[in-house]
Amino acid sequence: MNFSEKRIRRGIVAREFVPFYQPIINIRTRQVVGCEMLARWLTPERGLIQPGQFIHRLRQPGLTEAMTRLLAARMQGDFTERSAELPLCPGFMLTLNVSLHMVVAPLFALWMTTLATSMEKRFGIELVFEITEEEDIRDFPQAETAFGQLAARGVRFAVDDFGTGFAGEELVLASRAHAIKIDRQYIARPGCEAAERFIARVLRLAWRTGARVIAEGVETPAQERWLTALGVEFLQGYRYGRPVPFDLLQYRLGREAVAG
Ligand code: G
Ligand code: MN
Repeated sequence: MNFSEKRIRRGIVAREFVPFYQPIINIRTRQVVGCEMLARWLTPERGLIQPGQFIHRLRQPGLTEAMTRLLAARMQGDFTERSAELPLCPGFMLTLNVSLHMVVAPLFALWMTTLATSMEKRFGIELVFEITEEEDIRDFPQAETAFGQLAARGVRFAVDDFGTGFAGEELVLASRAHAIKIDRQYIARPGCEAAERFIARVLRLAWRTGARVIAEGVETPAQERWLTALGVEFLQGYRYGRPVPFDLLQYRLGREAVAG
């Protein structure tokens, strides 16, 4: 399936993009302590489209920003409409994906600050911007200053897909990362020695920098047992829930609150 950039642009104008939410759990309590907002495209002609089929096609400057703003506006709408019936744990973490070039753009940074402040004030939500792995921080000399200012304003970041692309220690340090998300390729084979060494390294880096560690793509009980034994505290993946529309997230949180 191939969508032209022009078709994607029309999709943004027509507001065809919707946020889905995938739970993040704390393995000690098994409680949903946050979620990642993920883009889905609801096309009239082919139904629901996964981001793998459109995100990388957004080349025109400003298009990814426009999509992120549209998704975030919808996300705010979701929470506003249902905040009264939404049992969120204190410090509920809501993550969304951004690219490095967006973070260093002053207007976008201002938008991020406003959004984070508003989500925190209105719902007690800790917004976390996940920086994706495809851009090299060394290409952005202004990044250090930008992250410094954002940190001073309380804007939180996570490094996404850590261990792939340009998502490495340098980005963790520069972004004052609140969280490190281990790429699912390191989670895939429980017991694998190389993966274990890598995860131990991530945990040490997190310890040094005060970041929390989230494992992505957890699918099986064996992976869960292994990661728990290694000391990874936060887990995300199909084992705990697929990305779902807001209604289903709300239903799940409501049911868990009743069950205790
Ligand atoms: O790069 P990033 O981590 O943001 O990618 C998230 C994508 O991974 C989403 O599109 C989501 O649907 C998918 N995903 C989430 N959990 C799992 C999982 O447990 N296994 C696999 N294979 N994919 C997952
Ligand atoms: Mn992500």
